[in-house]
Amino acid sequence: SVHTRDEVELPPPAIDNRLTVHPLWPEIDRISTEQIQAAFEGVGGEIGWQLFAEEGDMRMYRREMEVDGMVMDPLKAMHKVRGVSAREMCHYFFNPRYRYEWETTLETMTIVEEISSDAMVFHQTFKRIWPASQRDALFWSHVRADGDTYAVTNHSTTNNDYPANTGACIRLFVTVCLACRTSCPAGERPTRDNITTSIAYCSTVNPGGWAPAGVLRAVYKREYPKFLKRFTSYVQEQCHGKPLAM
Ligand code: 6CM
Repeated sequence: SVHTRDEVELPPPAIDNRLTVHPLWPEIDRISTEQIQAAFEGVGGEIGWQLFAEEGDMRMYRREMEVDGMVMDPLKAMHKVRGVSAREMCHYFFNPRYRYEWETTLETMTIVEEISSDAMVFHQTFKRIWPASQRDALFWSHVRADGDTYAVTNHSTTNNDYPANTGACIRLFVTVCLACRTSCPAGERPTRDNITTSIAYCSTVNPGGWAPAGVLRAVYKREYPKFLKRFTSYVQEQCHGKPLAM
């Protein structure tokens, strides 16, 4: 078969050595480990998590949290997607080449640093939401395999070449984790026709400055389900007819 996708670009099954010698490594390792461990933890029985969107296998929960009047609601989503692997999901989420194709809140994206095959630093600006100021973010992104899970963790950082709050944008702070696990019926060989990938997506955004709580919550309520549905169907379309990468 013809391989249209370069195999070496898929998330590596082990941590890239170039990452472990980078100054950000201790933070990247600690936060990724914490996020991945927490990702699949239940929301059902815990107090404070409210279900705000449900469609097919997708369930989205939030916990209302305000600090000095600013909305910092942690969000957690669970979903199940057929026909694509955890590794493929993470490949499309991590690799900047595809980002404009599924990320609808994005205005610009700049690669600030290519640390290794599994870690990068990005600067992004987002579409302005009236009546708030436009936001930007600077964050590292790391993809890894952890046991039976593939996951991408994004977390805000700083860089002297990209100072916060100097132009039109207010810098927001983000911690995001997309964790994925693939299963197939016992005793069967995994194929596009028999695999299911369980997804846990967690996001906490600190808007970094004043934004009206009602507007922000309305935007999140509309945009997060839109993002997860669009991203997962995008990956299914991209993988259709390509050899399965586990
Ligand atoms: O996780 C998502 N995307 C990743 C790749 O871009 C990355 C992005 C994180 C930034 C999340 C910021 C969300 C805020 C979007 C609206 C703009 C806020 C303006 C506030 C002022 C009123 O992890 C998917 C993110 C999906 C977001 C709906």
